[in-house]
Amino acid sequence: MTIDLFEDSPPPPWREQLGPGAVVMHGFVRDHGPELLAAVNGVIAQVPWRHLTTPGGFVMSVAMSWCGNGWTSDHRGYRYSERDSRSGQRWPPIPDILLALADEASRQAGFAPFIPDSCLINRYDPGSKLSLHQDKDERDFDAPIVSVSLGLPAVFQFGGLRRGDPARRVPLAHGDVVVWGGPSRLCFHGIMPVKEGYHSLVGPHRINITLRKAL
Ligand code: MD3
Ligand code: FE
Repeated sequence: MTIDLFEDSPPPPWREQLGPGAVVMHGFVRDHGPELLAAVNGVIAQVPWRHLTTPGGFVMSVAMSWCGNGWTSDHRGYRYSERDSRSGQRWPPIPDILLALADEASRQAGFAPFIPDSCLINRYDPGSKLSLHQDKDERDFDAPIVSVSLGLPAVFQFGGLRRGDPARRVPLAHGDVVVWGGPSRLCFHGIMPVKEGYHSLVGPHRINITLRKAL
């Protein structure tokens, strides 16, 4: 007999339904860290990490970059746009590996084929967090959002359609992919402060990639 140290959960990849339309695919891309990181680094070279200011005037602890349609700020605030309003240049294209991942994850989670037009990349250093919010700046809420976690683990908060609804805490690890669609698309969600640590591939960070249909 062998002692199974991990008998609480099956070997990855395994799927966990969090609610209607929300599927965690544990370990879905855990063997693709190096290629995914290379894709992220290619984007970062063109759109360096930046800390945005929230509409309420707070500098975010999460650093961001993007490709495809990205964030642009002007006197009206932030919105999705295909170009950098400062330079007039298009944001870089979404790397093929991320387009392929988004489509594969969407289909395997039971959604339609998915061609995202926007990819936001978040970097969490230890202590960084993302307060409870809804993603409602996208034009089409029928499309799902596919999210990929790399590097340090984090605790995801998954609430309901109202800010005060109780939130479930879901651990997310390197290689996990989550697909959010249908009724869960507008649920409140956030990330608890990331704990100090070091990931052999990613270093002292958590990186989250979200693939979206924004425009
Ligand atoms: C649930 N990012 O960029 S990804 C965001 O880990 C964001 O960096 C988090 O929330 C992160 O807006 C969470 C998972 C996620 C993304 C979008 C969602 C969960 C979602 C939209 C609706 C419901
Ligand atoms: Fe969000």
